Amino acid sequence: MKKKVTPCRPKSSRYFQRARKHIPGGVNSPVRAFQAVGGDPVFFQSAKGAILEDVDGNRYIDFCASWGPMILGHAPKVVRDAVRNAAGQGTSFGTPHAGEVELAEELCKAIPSLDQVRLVSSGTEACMSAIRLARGATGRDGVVKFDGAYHGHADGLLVRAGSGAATLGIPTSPGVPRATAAHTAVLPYNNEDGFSRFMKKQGRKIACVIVEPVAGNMGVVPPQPGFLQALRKETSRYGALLIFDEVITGFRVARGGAQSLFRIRPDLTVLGKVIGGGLPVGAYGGRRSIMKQIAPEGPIYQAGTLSGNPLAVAAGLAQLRALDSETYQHLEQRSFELETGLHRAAQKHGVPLVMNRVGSMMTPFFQKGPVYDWSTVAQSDTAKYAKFFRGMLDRGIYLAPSPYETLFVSRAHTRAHIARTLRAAEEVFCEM
Ligand code: KE4
Repeated sequence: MKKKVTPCRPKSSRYFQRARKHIPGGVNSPVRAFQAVGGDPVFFQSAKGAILEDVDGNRYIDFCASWGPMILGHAPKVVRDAVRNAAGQGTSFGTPHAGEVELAEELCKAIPSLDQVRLVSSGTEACMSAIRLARGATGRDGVVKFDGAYHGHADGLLVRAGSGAATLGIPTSPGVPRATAAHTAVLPYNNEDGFSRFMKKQGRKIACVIVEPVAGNMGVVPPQPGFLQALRKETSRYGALLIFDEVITGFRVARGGAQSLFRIRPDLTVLGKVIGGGLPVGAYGGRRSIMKQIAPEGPIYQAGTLSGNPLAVAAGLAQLRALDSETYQHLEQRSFELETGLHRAAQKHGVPLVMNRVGSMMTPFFQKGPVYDWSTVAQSDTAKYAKFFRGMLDRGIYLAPSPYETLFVSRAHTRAHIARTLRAAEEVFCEM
């Protein structure tokens, strides 16, 4: 067995000390802080293809992929060239420009339910705006989300299931008014009967049901057969809008997103991550009869200084135009190798492991399984995940620093990268 040499990261530690002086928790987004896996976060200085390089010069095969956007791998030439060219023309106009028209056309061509889209600067902004649109279009206030799902940090979505049968939401964060949270019901994912019973009682008060068609924020949890169909049927029955939050799954699980994979047509779709090519882009859209109600055409207000930013749009367009069928075949092959290899290695060393995967997004759950909703996710051994994360990190493999996130395979991952990752996993499982 190869002796494990823990990379030293003195510069990274010094940066973390400095960061904590002027940035809350030393990070600009909580999950980056390594609180779920222990130790200090690693500071990085560059990324190319499947490789991240930290400020101490240590290199890692990356499966966090900036939480999803880097489907081609890091800094692909097509995106670098597009951003460089766009920057030569200016960095922001605050006016309509050609690139945003082209990106809107690209999104509407690829995503089956889109007649029109509005570009914004993050997934949070897109989800928040889609919910406001649903409320304005239906004249209702109620929102349904699912336990374990994440749709960004807008007030009405930082909510967990209320106690008992009420299911009305209570805030998960200080600063969210109870009155706001009370409009949000939180139901169990993959529970068709529970959803139908709720809609029978409350459906006429519900403006929208927002769902990750493949959950990625409690770890990967695929929809069970019939679940998405039940959401579509019941929302149509009671006049609520169905919102597919495809911030992760859009262009990831298929070029047409999860809605093309599962052949469900939502009323509204939210996009992000991949469509920005690593720069800040979110989008929400749907059929024209709904979208025409957004200002300035309609009365429902939503705006943004940097919406449709030319650099971000150029990066997104370059990335989307490179997502051809050969790319999705490559993603499927490497992802299958990683999923089955991790499962085989864990079994060989008697480590209980469930691998949930859809396309090039997957999560290892350290338990016997099956894992099909938040309550079963919560039975996972998170201490084992933390040990797995740190063992892989020390062997030059960078995973998501949380058991409730997703590993992503990119176009830049080769068979050799996967083989090297599996060798590292074998060593870590052997120590468990
Ligand atoms: P952003 O505001 O972070 O761009 O998007 C929010 C969002 C909305 N919907 C889904 C399905 C999402 O996954 C996200 C953001 N995802 C997290 C991690 N899974 C972003 C990482 C972070 O918070 O730092």
